[in-house]
Amino acid sequence: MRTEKTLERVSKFMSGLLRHFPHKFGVDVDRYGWAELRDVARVIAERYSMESEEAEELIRSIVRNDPKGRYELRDGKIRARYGHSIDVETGWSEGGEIPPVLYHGTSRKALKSIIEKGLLPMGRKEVHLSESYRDAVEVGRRYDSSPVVLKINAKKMIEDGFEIRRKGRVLTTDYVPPEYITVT
Ligand code: HQG
Repeated sequence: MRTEKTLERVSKFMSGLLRHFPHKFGVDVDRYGWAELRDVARVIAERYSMESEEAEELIRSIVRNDPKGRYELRDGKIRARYGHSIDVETGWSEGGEIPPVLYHGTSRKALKSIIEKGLLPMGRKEVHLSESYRDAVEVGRRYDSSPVVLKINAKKMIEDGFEIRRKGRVLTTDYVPPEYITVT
């Protein structure tokens, strides 16, 4: 039987595969981040000792149930919606309203540099923002037990010509200059 633990482990591996190291496992990803579902299923089947069909079914259920909408499935292909470090064109957006205020959770250690330089993508292709304060706290907790939450003036950014993209529950942009950031 599949335990929660297995599901979580496969999902973690799959996000790493699609965002950071597809080539290490012989998976081709196109310029928009899409990989063939059957290629990903093959890798997962081998790694977790299951049949390809079972792996494919598992992947479909992970995609369907992912709380953050981390993955997208279309026409037999799969991609990570956000979080890439590999060179993909991240300009896609699902459209819809962008809330006037967004949040970014980070560590106390990073604060000084962020205030000086703004929010940079660092190791990834984009800067990731949250819709809710609570989500931002969760994001920041990955780096600091007592994270800092920054408030981002998304409305002003858009007025000034910055693009903010919606990727499931996560919002992304290329760079947030310091003048749009306040510390909560
Ligand atoms: C920080 C997870 C110093 C930034 C999350 C962050 C998210 C700076 C770290 C998604 C800086 C990068 C992405 C500057 C930014 N000086 N530090 N100028 N600018 N930083 O992991 O946003 O669960 O690459 O604050 O939930 O933490 O994996 O980005 O602390 O949605 O789906 O540099 O990944 O989603 O860290 O996380 P990350 P992130 P999943």
